[in-house]
Amino acid sequence: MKTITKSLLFIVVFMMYTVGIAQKSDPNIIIIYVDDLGYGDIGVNGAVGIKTPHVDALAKNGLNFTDAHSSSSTCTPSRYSLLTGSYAFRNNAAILEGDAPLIIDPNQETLPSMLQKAGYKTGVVGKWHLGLGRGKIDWNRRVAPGPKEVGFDYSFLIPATGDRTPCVFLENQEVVGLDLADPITVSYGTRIDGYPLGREHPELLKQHTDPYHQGAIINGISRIGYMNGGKEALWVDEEIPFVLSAKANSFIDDNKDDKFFLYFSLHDIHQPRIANIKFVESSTMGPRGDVIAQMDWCVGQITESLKKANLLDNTLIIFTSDNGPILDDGYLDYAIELVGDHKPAGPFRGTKYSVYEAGTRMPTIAHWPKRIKPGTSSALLSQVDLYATLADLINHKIDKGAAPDSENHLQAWLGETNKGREFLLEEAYTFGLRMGKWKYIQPKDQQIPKWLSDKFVDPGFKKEIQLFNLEEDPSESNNVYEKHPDIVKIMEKKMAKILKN
Ligand code: NG6
Ligand code: CA
Repeated sequence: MKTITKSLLFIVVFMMYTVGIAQKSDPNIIIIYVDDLGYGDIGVNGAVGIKTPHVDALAKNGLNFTDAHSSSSTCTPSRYSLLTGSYAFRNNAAILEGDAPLIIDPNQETLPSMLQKAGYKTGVVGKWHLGLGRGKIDWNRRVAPGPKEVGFDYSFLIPATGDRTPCVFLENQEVVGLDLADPITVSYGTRIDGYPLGREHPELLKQHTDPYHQGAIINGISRIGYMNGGKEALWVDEEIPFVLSAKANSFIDDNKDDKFFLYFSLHDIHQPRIANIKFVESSTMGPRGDVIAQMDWCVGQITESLKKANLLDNTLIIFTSDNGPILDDGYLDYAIELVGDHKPAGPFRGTKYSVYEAGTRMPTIAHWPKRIKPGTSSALLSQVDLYATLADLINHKIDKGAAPDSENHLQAWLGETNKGREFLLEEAYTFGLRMGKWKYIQPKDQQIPKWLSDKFVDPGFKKEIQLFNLEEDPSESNNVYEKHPDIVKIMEKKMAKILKN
């Protein structure tokens, strides 16, 4: 009897010890989430006219994926899926205005709250665009619910996008630098008094815009939405990358003795593209190239501060983007005209907004010197899977019912296999589905909205079924659905199943 108790005790102690070790060696996790960066926009994927040495270094010392996807070809839906492990269509998640309510339910487990439960310190720095509050927002007090209520211990946010009001940062859900004697009001739809409007004062503009970005002029840029007050708190677009990098670095520094998760959500590449003078003309591609260089500098800041803190070796950095590239997206910054030989989408067809591959096929790198061997991987992967994958990595069981669409592909994300998903959903304004080399696009009998057709973008809505063989036809130019009724049938069935569940 005595020996049994003794050996039980020994087992318990041994288990506590090994669990302790396992937890200590869990890596820090950083997701560097770039906005509107295309597959071909980084050096290792063939960029010309622009250099991205810091991103390339991550790729060369890590794993560069050739078939990894955001879950959608626009921002809010992709971010929603990344943080919830759930497809955006299940919650009708679409591009949000700057005063929209939070679309993540604070009662559900999320990627950051799951990591929190596993002992991580969690932070988000940068673009949010998932809504805030519950209805009409009072920007002059703490705005909630927000990042804190869905699992981030720390937040420093651009609330929506750079082209939407309010043009202020929120730190832990309070406007930074607000003078309460000059309170902020924001409105979408109904005009309010406040900053002059682009449509009435074109002489105040640094960049001219389309009819949709004619609201409040702030820092010479007219935005979507109206705004009044908060003069002291306004951001300066040219300073944003420096502000965000400094906040990300101090988050790393503040948490270097714990394990941490940082969601670093850069805004560069998204319009308005107003590079800091340090980066102006650093490419031969005009403003769009300059902000790619700026983004690359921000990536370098992160690796530098990890190196300094001696954390680079055991930090998993995932570098990727929320949706495909777009040239002029409203602001006439002459991105198209100066783009030259550079192919933002690499060899793929489509852009941001599009159901063709370039809408969701993202530049994607996993860097973790301690565990990941340098190389490339052709595994078919989706960002919606990071939730289940990271949970497995740290040996944590996710909540029942949480992350319903997230599949665990840890081996593929670590480069131990090239086998990823069997099927992969691509959300756009219609749906695409991948199965190995096959790409199926659901027919959609709908007019392209005017704001989209104005951009000369073909989002891929067609009345007929589209099926492409990406092995022979990576640029999706040859619709072969009539030749392969059997494949179409399998994919239609699978698509119906995903959409129904
Ligand atoms: C669109 C805007 C576009 C951009 C996008 C959001 C119009 C016509 N277009 O609605 O300029 O702001 O939203 O981009 O308003 S995203 O990367 O955040 O999805
Ligand atoms: Ca985006």
